[in-house]
Amino acid sequence: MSVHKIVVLGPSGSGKTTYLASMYERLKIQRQETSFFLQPALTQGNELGRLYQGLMRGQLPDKTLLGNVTTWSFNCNVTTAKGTFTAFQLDYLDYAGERLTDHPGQYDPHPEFTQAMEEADSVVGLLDGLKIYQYMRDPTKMTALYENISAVMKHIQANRNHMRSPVHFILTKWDIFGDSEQMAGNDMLKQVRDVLMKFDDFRDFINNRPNKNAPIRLIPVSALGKGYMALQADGSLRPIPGAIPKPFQVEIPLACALTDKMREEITTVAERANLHDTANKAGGILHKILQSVLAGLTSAQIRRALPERFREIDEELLTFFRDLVVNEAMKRAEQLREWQAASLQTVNDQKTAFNHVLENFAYLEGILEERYPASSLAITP
Ligand SMILES: Nc1nc2c(ncn2[C@@H]2O[C@H](COP(=O)(O)OP(=O)(O)OP(=O)(O)O)[C@@H](O)[C@H]2O)c(=O)[nH]1
Ligand SMILES: [Mg+2]
Repeated sequence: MSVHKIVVLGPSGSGKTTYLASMYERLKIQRQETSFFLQPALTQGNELGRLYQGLMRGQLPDKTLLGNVTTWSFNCNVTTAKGTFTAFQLDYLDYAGERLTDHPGQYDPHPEFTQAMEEADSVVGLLDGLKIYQYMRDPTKMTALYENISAVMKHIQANRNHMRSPVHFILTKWDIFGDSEQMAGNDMLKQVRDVLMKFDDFRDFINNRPNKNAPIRLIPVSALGKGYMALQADGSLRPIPGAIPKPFQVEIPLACALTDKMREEITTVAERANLHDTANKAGGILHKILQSVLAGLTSAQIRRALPERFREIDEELLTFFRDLVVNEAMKRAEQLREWQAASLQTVNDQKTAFNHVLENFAYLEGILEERYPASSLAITP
């Protein structure tokens, strides 16, 4: 079974542990929109359950201790009348955010942390919504946001491996933005994006990535939802007594991690087919060449060149992803939903479960793009 490893990079307080707890809570049951579920090992499941029960009582997670580096492993499962099948395994690393900011070198390098960074299939940078919000209201409050951005960017840059992998940014605490009832919309996300682009580290990374074909996304999420936290006069957040969390879009980063990895692998196939003479050309031209190479490859050729864990992808889905790379075909969420519902009927082993989950992820990605077009940071030339 294949394993997909995700590392979230976020300084202390940015929301890593809360996000993990609510992502699991949201995905522990198979539903219509997310027709798969996450199953952790028993002991880890109990611990996540405790964390979430704490949230139900207004208790936020403790600051993660420096020595605690934990890989949370989940089976991504699909249940049908025929049984339960595992599509792949998901590993999520949680650790103390202090590792990223406070005096690097002061702490012993942690073997599990270092190894996870090196092996990550997807890297996610966490941007603390509260810090962004405070800066937008009062531009003198720039330091905290600056530190958040530079800590995240430094660690992404430090590992060359990730320059090729899809990089996403999760905008946490999205519930703070907008009015008290509804999650803020695309216009607010545009404003946030403009704010982030003022920071050199962020802007230069977006504009100068070596792999211009890998999407970069800014995904607003709220682990707690509207009405759970109240912003205090001193700028801090406090839980509203009796409120329960209502996670928003916490499944989207996971979905995009896999769909964008798929896109990137397909692009790499085209690059390998045509690498030596084109690699040095400017991004826009390179992209055009890759598109035409891809358009000329049969799906069988692409499949053979994919890494093993993606080789099980079925014909229709592979063509779908190839077309996304070639002409950025419009995805219609409605169509993808039907496709995805139909594929549930076909699940009867690991391979069909993998394809079903990937289709479901494509549907979720489509929802994000419809709801928040501004979430795409790097527009391919
Ligand atoms: N409004 C709002 N606040 C949130 C949300 N998620 C986290 N928070 C706030 O952010 C605080 C820190 O969250 P944690 O999940 O502990 O942050 P962390 O990244 O794990 O921090 P370390 O363990 O120190 O690395 C929480 O206590 C909440 O106050 C959210 O979705 N909405
Ligand atoms: Mg934590």
